[in-house]
Amino acid sequence: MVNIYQNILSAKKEGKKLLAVLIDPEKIELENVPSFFEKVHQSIATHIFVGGSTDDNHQTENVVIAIKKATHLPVVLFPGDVSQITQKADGILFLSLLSGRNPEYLIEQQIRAAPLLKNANLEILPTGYILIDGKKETATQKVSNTKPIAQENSELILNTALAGEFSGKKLIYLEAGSGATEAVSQKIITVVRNNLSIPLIVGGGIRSKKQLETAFNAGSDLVVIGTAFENDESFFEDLKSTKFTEYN
Ligand code: 1GP
Repeated sequence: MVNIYQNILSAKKEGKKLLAVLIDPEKIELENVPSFFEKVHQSIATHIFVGGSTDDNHQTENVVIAIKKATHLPVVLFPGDVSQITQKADGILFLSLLSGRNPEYLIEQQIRAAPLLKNANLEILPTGYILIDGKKETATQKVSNTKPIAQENSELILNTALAGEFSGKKLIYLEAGSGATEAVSQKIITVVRNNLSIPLIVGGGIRSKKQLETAFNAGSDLVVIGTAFENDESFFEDLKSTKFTEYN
C-alpha cells in the first residue's frame, strides 16, 4: 500500500517539491485518460488529485478506475462532498473548510463520510482547507456558501492554519479556488510556512512554470494545478524538468 503521508513528510524533509495534477471528473472524458497520462508521466507530477465542487453525473468512481489503470502515481480524492467518495482511490483529503463558518463543510459532510471510510482501504489525510480570495467567485465559494479570506488578511490566514495544525490536521491547503485570477501570494505562503510544522499544499490559479516556482520557493510543499492542464496539455511539456531551490 502506498504511504502517501509518509512520502509527503519525507519529501518535505529532503526539500523535494511535489506537484499534484487535479482532475475534475466532470471535465475529462474517460477515453482521453490514457493519452492524458502519457503527458502527465513526462512531467514532474508526483500525485493525482481527483475531485470537483460538484459531480452531477457521478463519474468520480469511473474516472478513478480509468486513472488507476493509466498510472502508478498515488491517486488522492479531493472531494467536493460525500457523494464523491470511492474506495478505488489510494487516499482521501479529509477536508474541513476552516475558513468558512458553514457547519455543513466543517463537520456535517465529515460525519456522513465516516461510515463510508471506516472499513475502506483509503489512506485518510486530515486536511485544514482554507479558502483565500483569488479575485474571482469560485465554485468552492458558491457550493460551500462561505466567504474566502482576503489576501490582505495574512494574520487571519495564519491563525486559521495554526488552529488547523493544533486541532490535529496533518496538512494545510491554501486554496485560491479553481481558475482563480490571483493565486495565493508569495507573502502568504511564506508567512504560513514560517510558522507551520505540517506540510503545506497550495493551489488555485497557478498556470505558468514561473508561478509554480514562486509557490515552491515561497514554501509550498505540494502545489495543485488543474485548470492550466485542462486548458492546454502542452503545459506538461513546460514541466518536463525544472529545478526548485530548497526552501530554508
Ligand atoms: C483547485 O487548487 C485547485 O481546487 C487547482 O486550481 O484549477 O486553478 O489549477 P486550478
